Amino acid sequence: MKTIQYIIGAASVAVALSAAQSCKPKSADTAISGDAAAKTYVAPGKYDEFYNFVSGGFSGQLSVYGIPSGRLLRVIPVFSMDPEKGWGFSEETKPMLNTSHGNVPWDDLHHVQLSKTNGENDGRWVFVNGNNTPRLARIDLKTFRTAEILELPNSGGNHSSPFITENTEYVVAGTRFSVPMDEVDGDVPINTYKKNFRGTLSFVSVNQQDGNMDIAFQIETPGVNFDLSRSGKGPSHGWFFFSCYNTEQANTLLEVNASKNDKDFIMAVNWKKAEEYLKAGKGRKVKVKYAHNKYSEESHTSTSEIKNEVVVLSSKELKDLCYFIPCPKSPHGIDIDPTGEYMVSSGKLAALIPVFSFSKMIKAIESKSFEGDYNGIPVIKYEAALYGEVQKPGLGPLHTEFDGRGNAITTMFVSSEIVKWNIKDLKVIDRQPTFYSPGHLMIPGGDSKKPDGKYVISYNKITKDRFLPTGPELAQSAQLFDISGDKMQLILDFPTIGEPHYAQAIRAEKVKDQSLKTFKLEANKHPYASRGEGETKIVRDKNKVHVYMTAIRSHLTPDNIEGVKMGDEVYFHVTNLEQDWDVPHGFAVKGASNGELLVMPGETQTLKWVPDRVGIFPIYCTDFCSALHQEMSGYVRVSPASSKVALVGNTGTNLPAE
Ligand SMILES: [Cu+2]
Repeated sequence: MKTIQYIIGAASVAVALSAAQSCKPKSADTAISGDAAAKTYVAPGKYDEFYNFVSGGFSGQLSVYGIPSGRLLRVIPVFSMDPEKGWGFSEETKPMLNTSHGNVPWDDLHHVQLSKTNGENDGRWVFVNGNNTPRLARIDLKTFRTAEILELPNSGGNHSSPFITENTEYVVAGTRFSVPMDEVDGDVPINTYKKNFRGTLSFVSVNQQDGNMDIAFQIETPGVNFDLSRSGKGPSHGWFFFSCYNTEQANTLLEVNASKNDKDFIMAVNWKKAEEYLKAGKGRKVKVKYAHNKYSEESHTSTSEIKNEVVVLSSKELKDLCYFIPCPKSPHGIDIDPTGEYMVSSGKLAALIPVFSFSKMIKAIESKSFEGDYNGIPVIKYEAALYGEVQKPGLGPLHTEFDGRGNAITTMFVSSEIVKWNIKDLKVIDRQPTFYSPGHLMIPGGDSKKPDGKYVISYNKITKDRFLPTGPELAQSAQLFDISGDKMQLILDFPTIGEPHYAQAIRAEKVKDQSLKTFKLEANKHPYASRGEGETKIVRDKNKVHVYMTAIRSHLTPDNIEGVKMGDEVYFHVTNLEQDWDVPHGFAVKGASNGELLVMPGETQTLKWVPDRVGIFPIYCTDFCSALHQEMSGYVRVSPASSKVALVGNTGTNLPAE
């Protein structure tokens, strides 16, 4: 087979870029029709129809909004430290941020995927990716907390992730930046990219009972940049599709050097075939190092385990595993319609949207309709897999979701609009401006077999004049459109936290009734829990002082502590004895160099404190819990290292001295 290269002149790159630069924000004064308010009004005391899980991008967090109101319900720390909740500050949560590089308390959280059963959102978990230090996380929708974080070896930027198969069999993660494999000496000249750099696609299995993740296998690929991915569904279940750019294998000035080829690729991966190869022992064991962190809701504590091996399948050597479909031009999104037949690809520098046909792709593979190979992987002829092209959809197509009525809606980054088109005849039906530069868009269930096509939300990178100015830094935004009629109607803007990179939404009924209200105190297996005030105590282990403390409206036990000395490390293990919904207690000590604790009913959390001076240090509850919240306080006395003050703690008995 001949090896193909698609080359076009630098001129067309320049045209595409100048189009991007000449696009000025439109006027913010779009006519809003009178019924918009009624459509988004959720009366006080009423619930929203949907939970909307919105990524926080560079904030490392996930936000939860109610739709259609746009009300912020929750911010869930994932790859971040959150002083509001003590996440990353408490001893129990610190291991969640461990990696093979040590503690990495930040990441770039891009994509959100709700778990699925039979191709529909099922409300069990939300998966998110960390782009920078490659990681996957799983959030449990009973607690709305991060339950697991898994680092990905052989990877350099985890962008095409965490997309999942139709029964959540696998979460995938494709590397954005190809890098030398971890097992080899990575000390190579950067300009030996073509020789030494590789891509990987990680297939992470999900335990259907507890959701626990594990790297089932990785596929080693040619060194290209993987951008996004989606699994097949229905007839295409068993396949996964990844968009790739930089098929030029450039290692510098990518904006020019990775934009030369007229077409890049969609990579189609037959993961059922991969499972066969894995079973047949065709995988290669590769030495790696990665962290796997889990949070237990029984012990209220996380653990971090370093693992040392993954199994890697070769896309070059194992036949029928991977195929390339040419796709114009630097494809960004790849999205599969609800029937599983149509694959919509959006080349961000292309002036059209190609729609591929899964059944045609299979026929092309069977009849070997290839135009050559790329680094040993067959390249299917473009026309052989193509269903058709959407002509003149707008400028800079990025992402597509589906309304479940035979239509697709695509964001146009450069021309700042969302465009609705029909999947069968590929004709544009409607276009509406967005403010400004939309990245992803989201229809609830819009990537699933059963979209809930009532709303679409555009997540915008630039806000400019949409809200009251707040200095140089402006909130990014989401814009809600009603798509139940023929014309898409803008009905609400709401600001977001960090970059609203991608989002998913699910009907509230699928989540709300399973929401946990309290942790059962009697089931608390934390090694330092106090299940009642009678179990509180203070234990010295050399210079470590463990304070077994309880919190209940409206006192801490103990609230007077003496006998702490300079050089001590004090661990306040605070158990919240409440068993009522929505009665957290907080805990803080003056001079602590970390954060506060926020302890849910029935839970135990630990604050580590190393006193830096002799004296009296107030402690108090940080969460306004009752009318006597201000009384929920106490003191710790710190004495010199040589002091003979006895170690004691009590509440209500240390009465005033005469
Ligand atoms: Cu309190």
